[in-house]
Amino acid sequence: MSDIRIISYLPNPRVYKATIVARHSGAVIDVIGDKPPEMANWLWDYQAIKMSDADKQAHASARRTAKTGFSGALYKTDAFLKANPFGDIPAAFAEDGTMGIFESNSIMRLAALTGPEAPALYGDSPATRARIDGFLDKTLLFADIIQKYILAGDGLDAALHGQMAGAFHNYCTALEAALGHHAYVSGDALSLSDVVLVCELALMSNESRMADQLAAAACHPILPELKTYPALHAHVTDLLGRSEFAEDLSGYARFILA
Ligand SMILES: N[C@@H](CCC(=O)N[C@@H](CS)C(=O)NCC(=O)O)C(=O)O
Repeated sequence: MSDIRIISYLPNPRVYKATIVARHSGAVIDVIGDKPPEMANWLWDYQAIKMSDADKQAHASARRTAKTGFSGALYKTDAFLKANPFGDIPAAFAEDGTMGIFESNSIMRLAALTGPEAPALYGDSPATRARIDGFLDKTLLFADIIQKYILAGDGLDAALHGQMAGAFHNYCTALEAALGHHAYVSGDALSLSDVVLVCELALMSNESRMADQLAAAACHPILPELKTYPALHAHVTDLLGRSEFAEDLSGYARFILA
Protein backbone atom coordinates (compact mmCIF):
# COMPACT_ATOMS: atom_id res chain seq x y z
CA MET A 1 0.00 0.00 0.00
CA SER A 2 1.48 3.35 -0.99
CA ASP A 3 1.57 6.42 1.27
CA ILE A 4 0.70 8.77 -1.58
CA ARG A 5 -1.05 8.16 -4.91
CA ILE A 6 -0.44 10.72 -7.65
CA ILE A 7 -2.58 11.07 -10.78
CA SER A 8 -0.92 13.00 -13.61
CA TYR A 9 -0.11 13.22 -17.27
CA LEU A 10 3.33 11.72 -17.83
CA PRO A 11 6.12 12.50 -18.13
CA ASN A 12 5.69 15.51 -15.85
CA PRO A 13 8.68 17.11 -14.06
CA ARG A 14 6.25 18.47 -11.46
CA VAL A 15 5.50 14.89 -10.37
CA TYR A 16 9.24 14.32 -10.05
CA LYS A 17 9.42 16.91 -7.27
CA ALA A 18 7.70 14.32 -5.06
CA THR A 19 9.46 11.22 -6.38
CA ILE A 20 12.92 12.81 -5.98
CA VAL A 21 12.08 13.82 -2.41
CA ALA A 22 10.66 10.35 -1.68
CA ARG A 23 14.10 8.89 -2.41
CA HIS A 24 15.29 10.90 0.60
CA SER A 25 12.30 10.43 2.94
CA GLY A 26 11.38 6.85 2.08
CA ALA A 27 7.77 7.77 1.28
CA VAL A 28 6.11 5.18 -0.95
CA ILE A 29 4.51 6.84 -3.95
CA ASP A 30 2.29 5.30 -6.58
CA VAL A 31 2.15 7.33 -9.82
CA ILE A 32 -0.76 6.69 -12.18
CA GLY A 33 -1.16 8.37 -15.56
CA ASP A 34 -0.56 8.46 -19.26
CA LYS A 35 0.66 10.65 -22.12
CA PRO A 36 -1.05 14.09 -22.06
CA PRO A 37 -3.58 13.48 -24.89
CA GLU A 38 -4.55 10.13 -23.33
CA MET A 39 -5.65 11.80 -20.09
CA ALA A 40 -8.91 12.68 -21.86
CA ASN A 41 -9.62 8.95 -21.86
CA TRP A 42 -9.01 8.58 -18.15
CA LEU A 43 -11.42 8.84 -15.26
CA TRP A 44 -9.80 11.40 -12.94
CA ASP A 45 -10.43 9.82 -9.55
CA TYR A 46 -8.61 8.12 -6.67
CA GLN A 47 -9.51 4.90 -8.49
CA ALA A 48 -8.33 6.29 -11.84
CA ILE A 49 -8.93 4.04 -14.82
CA LYS A 50 -8.38 4.28 -18.54
CA MET A 51 -11.90 4.22 -19.99
CA SER A 52 -13.48 2.44 -22.91
CA ASP A 53 -16.29 4.19 -24.82
CA ALA A 54 -18.75 2.24 -22.67
CA ASP A 55 -16.99 3.45 -19.50
CA LYS A 56 -17.26 7.03 -20.79
CA GLN A 57 -20.99 6.62 -21.21
CA ALA A 58 -21.28 5.16 -17.73
CA HIS A 59 -19.34 8.12 -16.32
CA ALA A 60 -21.06 10.80 -18.44
CA SER A 61 -21.85 12.84 -15.30
CA ALA A 62 -18.09 13.27 -14.71
CA ARG A 63 -17.58 14.94 -18.10
CA ARG A 64 -16.28 18.54 -17.73
CA THR A 65 -14.73 21.12 -20.01
CA ALA A 66 -10.93 21.32 -19.73
CA LYS A 67 -9.48 24.58 -18.39
CA THR A 68 -5.69 24.73 -18.60
CA GLY A 69 -3.22 22.77 -20.69
CA PHE A 70 -5.96 20.49 -22.03
CA SER A 71 -8.77 21.11 -24.48
CA GLY A 72 -12.14 19.44 -24.99
CA ALA A 73 -13.64 17.19 -22.36
CA LEU A 74 -12.08 15.59 -19.29
CA TYR A 75 -13.73 13.14 -16.92
CA LYS A 76 -13.38 14.31 -13.32
CA THR A 77 -15.53 12.59 -10.71
CA ASP A 78 -17.33 14.52 -7.98
CA ALA A 79 -15.04 12.78 -5.47
CA PHE A 80 -11.99 14.00 -7.41
CA LEU A 81 -13.28 17.59 -7.33
CA LYS A 82 -14.13 17.29 -3.63
CA ALA A 83 -10.54 16.20 -2.96
CA ASN A 84 -9.08 18.77 -5.36
CA PRO A 85 -11.49 21.70 -5.91
CA PHE A 86 -9.18 23.28 -8.49
CA GLY A 87 -9.55 20.15 -10.61
CA ASP A 88 -6.03 19.97 -12.00
CA ILE A 89 -3.23 17.43 -12.13
CA PRO A 90 -0.87 16.39 -10.70
CA ALA A 91 -3.36 15.52 -7.98
CA ALA A 92 -2.44 13.41 -4.98
CA PHE A 93 -4.38 11.35 -2.51
CA ALA A 94 -3.23 10.42 0.98
CA GLU A 95 -4.77 8.62 3.94
CA ASP A 96 -6.21 5.82 1.82
CA GLY A 97 -7.68 8.24 -0.69
CA THR A 98 -9.67 10.24 1.83
CA MET A 99 -7.44 13.34 1.64
CA GLY A 100 -6.71 15.25 -1.54
CA ILE A 101 -3.46 17.19 -1.94
CA PHE A 102 -3.00 19.53 -4.90
CA GLU A 103 -0.21 21.79 -6.22
CA SER A 104 3.00 19.93 -7.01
CA ASN A 105 4.93 21.87 -4.35
CA SER A 106 2.49 20.68 -1.67
CA ILE A 107 2.49 17.12 -2.97
CA MET A 108 6.30 17.32 -2.66
CA ARG A 109 5.97 18.67 0.92
CA LEU A 110 3.83 15.66 1.79
CA ALA A 111 6.52 13.36 0.36
CA ALA A 112 9.08 15.17 2.53
CA LEU A 113 6.95 14.68 5.65
CA THR A 114 6.15 11.00 5.00
CA GLY A 115 8.29 7.86 5.30
CA PRO A 116 10.93 6.40 7.65
CA GLU A 117 13.46 9.20 7.05
CA ALA A 118 10.90 12.02 7.31
CA PRO A 119 11.12 14.91 7.59
CA ALA A 120 13.58 15.05 4.73
CA LEU A 121 14.96 18.09 2.87
CA TYR A 122 12.55 20.34 4.76
CA GLY A 123 14.71 22.09 7.36
CA ASP A 124 15.31 21.35 11.01
CA SER A 125 13.73 24.42 12.61
CA PRO A 126 10.65 26.61 12.05
CA ALA A 127 12.87 29.32 10.56
CA THR A 128 14.70 27.07 8.10
CA ARG A 129 11.38 25.51 7.05
CA ALA A 130 9.79 28.93 6.52
CA ARG A 131 12.81 30.02 4.48
CA ILE A 132 12.47 26.94 2.28
CA ASP A 133 8.75 27.77 1.86
CA GLY A 134 9.74 31.25 0.71
CA PHE A 135 11.82 29.76 -2.09
CA LEU A 136 8.94 27.42 -2.97
CA ASP A 137 6.50 30.35 -3.17
CA LYS A 138 8.85 32.37 -5.37
CA THR A 139 9.38 29.31 -7.57
CA LEU A 140 5.61 28.85 -7.96
CA LEU A 141 5.29 32.43 -9.27
CA PHE A 142 8.11 31.70 -11.72
CA ALA A 143 6.51 28.34 -12.62
CA ASP A 144 3.18 29.95 -13.43
CA ILE A 145 4.85 32.02 -16.15
CA ILE A 146 6.77 28.97 -17.41
CA GLN A 147 3.45 27.17 -17.82
CA LYS A 148 1.89 30.05 -19.80
CA TYR A 149 5.03 30.26 -21.97
CA ILE A 150 5.34 26.58 -22.86
CA LEU A 151 1.59 26.21 -23.43
CA ALA A 152 1.37 29.31 -25.65
CA GLY A 153 1.82 27.43 -28.93
CA ASP A 154 1.13 29.70 -31.89
CA GLY A 155 -0.10 32.35 -29.42
CA LEU A 156 3.49 33.08 -28.39
CA ASP A 157 4.29 36.77 -28.89
CA ALA A 158 7.01 39.21 -27.91
CA ALA A 159 5.06 40.36 -24.83
CA LEU A 160 4.80 36.84 -23.35
CA HIS A 161 8.39 36.12 -24.31
CA GLY A 162 9.43 39.33 -22.55
CA GLN A 163 7.48 38.34 -19.44
CA MET A 164 9.19 34.92 -19.42
CA ALA A 165 12.63 36.45 -19.97
CA GLY A 166 12.09 38.94 -17.15
CA ALA A 167 10.88 36.26 -14.72
CA PHE A 168 13.78 33.98 -15.68
CA HIS A 169 16.38 36.68 -15.10
CA ASN A 170 14.85 37.78 -11.78
CA TYR A 171 14.73 34.20 -10.50
CA CYS A 172 18.22 33.31 -11.70
CA THR A 173 19.71 36.54 -10.35
CA ALA A 174 18.27 35.83 -6.89
CA LEU A 175 19.48 32.22 -6.88
CA GLU A 176 22.93 33.20 -8.16
CA ALA A 177 23.17 35.62 -5.23
CA ALA A 178 21.94 33.00 -2.75
CA LEU A 179 24.49 30.48 -4.02
CA GLY A 180 27.19 33.08 -3.42
CA HIS A 181 26.52 32.70 0.32
CA HIS A 182 26.04 28.95 0.75
CA ALA A 183 26.27 25.65 -1.08
CA TYR A 184 22.54 25.10 -1.60
CA VAL A 185 19.67 27.38 -2.53
CA SER A 186 18.27 27.95 0.95
CA GLY A 187 21.35 27.24 3.09
CA ASP A 188 24.06 24.71 3.80
CA ALA A 189 21.93 21.61 3.13
CA LEU A 190 20.05 20.19 0.18
CA SER A 191 16.36 21.09 0.51
CA LEU A 192 13.04 21.22 -1.30
CA SER A 193 14.20 24.58 -2.73
CA ASP A 194 16.83 22.79 -4.82
CA VAL A 195 14.35 20.17 -5.98
CA VAL A 196 11.78 22.67 -7.29
CA LEU A 197 14.53 24.61 -9.05
CA VAL A 198 15.61 21.70 -11.23
CA CYS A 199 12.10 20.35 -11.81
CA GLU A 200 10.76 23.69 -13.04
CA LEU A 201 13.82 24.15 -15.28
CA ALA A 202 13.03 20.68 -16.65
CA LEU A 203 9.52 21.87 -17.48
CA MET A 204 10.93 25.00 -19.08
CA SER A 205 13.25 22.85 -21.22
CA ASN A 206 10.16 22.13 -23.35
CA GLU A 207 11.26 25.44 -24.90
CA SER A 208 13.62 23.31 -27.02
CA ARG A 209 10.51 22.17 -28.95
CA MET A 210 9.34 25.75 -29.58
CA ALA A 211 11.82 26.70 -32.34
CA ASP A 212 9.11 27.44 -34.93
CA GLN A 213 7.00 29.59 -32.59
CA LEU A 214 10.08 31.46 -31.36
CA ALA A 215 11.21 32.13 -34.93
CA ALA A 216 7.71 33.33 -35.90
CA ALA A 217 7.74 35.79 -33.00
CA ALA A 218 11.36 36.81 -33.77
CA CYS A 219 12.39 35.76 -30.27
CA HIS A 220 15.36 33.81 -28.93
CA PRO A 221 15.33 30.79 -26.59
CA ILE A 222 15.71 31.87 -22.97
CA LEU A 223 16.84 28.75 -21.07
CA PRO A 224 20.31 28.60 -22.71
CA GLU A 225 21.04 31.82 -20.79
CA LEU A 226 21.28 29.69 -17.64
CA LYS A 227 25.01 29.42 -18.37
CA THR A 228 25.41 33.18 -17.79
CA TYR A 229 24.74 32.45 -14.08
CA PRO A 230 27.89 30.43 -13.28
CA ALA A 231 27.16 29.42 -9.69
CA LEU A 232 23.58 28.47 -10.54
CA HIS A 233 24.62 26.56 -13.66
CA ALA A 234 27.25 24.62 -11.68
CA HIS A 235 24.70 23.89 -8.95
CA VAL A 236 22.07 22.60 -11.39
CA THR A 237 24.75 20.49 -13.10
CA ASP A 238 25.70 18.97 -9.74
CA LEU A 239 22.08 18.21 -8.80
CA LEU A 240 21.27 16.63 -12.17
CA GLY A 241 24.28 14.34 -11.74
CA ARG A 242 22.95 12.91 -8.46
CA SER A 243 21.23 9.56 -8.75
CA GLU A 244 18.12 10.69 -6.83
CA PHE A 245 17.56 13.39 -9.46
CA ALA A 246 18.91 11.57 -12.52
CA GLU A 247 16.48 8.70 -12.13
CA ASP A 248 13.66 11.04 -13.20
CA LEU A 249 15.44 13.91 -14.94
CA SER A 250 18.29 12.37 -16.96
CA GLY A 251 16.36 12.88 -20.20
CA TYR A 252 16.03 16.62 -19.50
CA ALA A 253 19.64 17.33 -18.51
CA ARG A 254 21.07 18.13 -21.95
CA PHE A 255 18.21 20.55 -22.67
CA ILE A 256 18.50 22.32 -19.30
CA LEU A 257 22.29 22.64 -19.53
CA ALA A 258 22.51 23.39 -23.28
N1 LIG B 1 0.65 24.85 -10.37
C1 LIG B 1 0.09 23.51 -10.59
C2 LIG B 1 -0.20 23.35 -12.08
C3 LIG B 1 -1.29 22.30 -12.33
C4 LIG B 1 -2.01 22.52 -13.68
O1 LIG B 1 -2.19 23.67 -14.10
N2 LIG B 1 -2.43 21.42 -14.33
C5 LIG B 1 -3.18 21.51 -15.58
C6 LIG B 1 -2.41 20.86 -16.71
S1 LIG B 1 -0.92 21.75 -17.09
C7 LIG B 1 -4.50 20.74 -15.46
O2 LIG B 1 -4.54 19.73 -14.78
N3 LIG B 1 -5.57 21.18 -16.14
C8 LIG B 1 -6.87 20.53 -16.01
C9 LIG B 1 -7.93 21.14 -16.89
O3 LIG B 1 -7.59 21.66 -17.97
O4 LIG B 1 -9.10 21.09 -16.52
C10 LIG B 1 1.07 22.48 -10.05
O5 LIG B 1 2.28 22.76 -9.97
O6 LIG B 1 0.64 21.37 -9.68
